[in-house]
Formats: sequence, C-alpha cells, structure tokens
Amino acid sequence: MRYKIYQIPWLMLVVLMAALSFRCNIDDSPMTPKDDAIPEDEKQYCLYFDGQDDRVIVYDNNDAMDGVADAITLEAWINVHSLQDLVGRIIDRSDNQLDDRYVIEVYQRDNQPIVHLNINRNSLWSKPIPLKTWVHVAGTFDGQQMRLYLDGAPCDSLMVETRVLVNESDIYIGHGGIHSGHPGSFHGCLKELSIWKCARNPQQIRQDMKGNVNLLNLDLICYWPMQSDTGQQLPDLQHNAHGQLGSTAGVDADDPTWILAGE
Ligand SMILES: [Ca+2]
Ligand SMILES: [Ca+2]
Repeated sequence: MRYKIYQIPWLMLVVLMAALSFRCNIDDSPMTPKDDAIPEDEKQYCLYFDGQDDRVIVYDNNDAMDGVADAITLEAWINVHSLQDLVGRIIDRSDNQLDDRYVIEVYQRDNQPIVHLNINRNSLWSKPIPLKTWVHVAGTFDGQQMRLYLDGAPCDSLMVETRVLVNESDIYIGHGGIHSGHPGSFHGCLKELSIWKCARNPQQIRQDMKGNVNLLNLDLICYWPMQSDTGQQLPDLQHNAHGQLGSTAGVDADDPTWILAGE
C-alpha cells in the first residue's frame, strides 16, 4: 500500500496523537509506589488510633516526666480522621481531682474539630482544623500566660495564675487517662510528640516542626518521634520514658497501629 504525498502529514499526526495518548495514560496511573521501594531510612511512621479504645500509656515510673513546674510546652503532629467522640486526647496527664492536669486534645464544636489546651481547668481553643490533614499543634504556658499555636502560628492566649504540678499520674496518648473523666478516644494519626519544661516561642516551634529537634536541649523532657515501627513500645528518645501500646505489654485490642505517615 502506497500513501500519496498529501497523506503523510496526516499519518504523522495520527502517530503523534497515539503516542501522546499512551503517555497520558501512563501519567494518569495512580502513584502507588511499592512499600519496599522506599529506603528504610526515609520511611516516616505514625500511630493510627481507632477512636474507640486504642491508647499509649507512659507509666509514671520515670523522674524525668516530673520536671515540669513553672512552664510547659506540648507539641504534636495530628491527623484527625473523624470525630467519633466529643474529645480526642492527644496528650493527657491528669490527677484524680482534675485540678492538676495538662491536656492537649481535639474537641468537637459545631461538628468541626478544634484544638483545646487545658492546664488545671484553664482552657484555650483554636479555630476549626481540617480533617484528614496533618496539622502541627503546640500549647505553651510560661508561668503567666497560656498560648496555643497551629502550624507554628499563634491562635489564642490567656493569662492565668497556676502552676503545673502533675507528678503522680501516667501520661496517656490518643486516649483519656483513668482520671480524665472522659474516654477521650482520638480517631486518626499522631506523630512527633514532645513535652518541654519551658514555654517555647513561635520561632522555636516552627524551627523544630520538621523533626529537627535537638536532643541536647535540656528543656526537652519527653520526645516520641515515631520514626519506625517499634512494636509494643513507643520509644522516648530523650529520657527513656517509653510508652506502651495498648493496655498490656503484649498484643491487645487497645493497641494503636503503626502505619506509614503518608497513608
Ligand atoms: Ca499492647
Ligand atoms: Ca482497638
């Protein structure tokens, strides 16, 4: 079969469009790299909490946990999947009277999640935050003023007269503690949790948000980065205040689940 000379540009156009179509089909394919394609040192894990009974417990058996008095900072990356409960605790340390406590949590208001910082019954609230999106939260108290930050930006503050003296309780992560008066089941993912014995300023919060926390900083009390799947233990890289997944040291129904942070 022979083509006439005026047919050749059309043939070239058809071939070009077929090639482009094939190329577009490739680009439209979902980007789902295989898990084993990611080098181990570039994986970033987090813990998924089911919003029902999952929890991490840091038992009160480490003096480093008690280094807070006149000032504190609580920090975490959170990804809220849904509001199954009125509150979802991120970090909760409460005594049996609720007069001595520090809590940072997600709270449900008008069917939207907001962040709530509570220090000894004093409260600060954020604006609504998006679901299924990573948000950095930080709550600070400098001895006089409580402040709340979202993604390193200040969003509220309050003058209070109090001290932080919670020294006899376990720390609960992703769930209310036994003294919290509420289940506080968090539904979603948490990573990069830290507790400091100072009120960190916005510049310090923003500087460390990307995981550049300096372990030589003496104000850092507990640091649970969740860098890898470490089984039943949540390692504290600062003072060995390791957390336990679930309600027992073995596998149980209260265990949160290690997943890759991008999932
Ligand atoms: Ca367990
Ligand atoms: Ca469970």
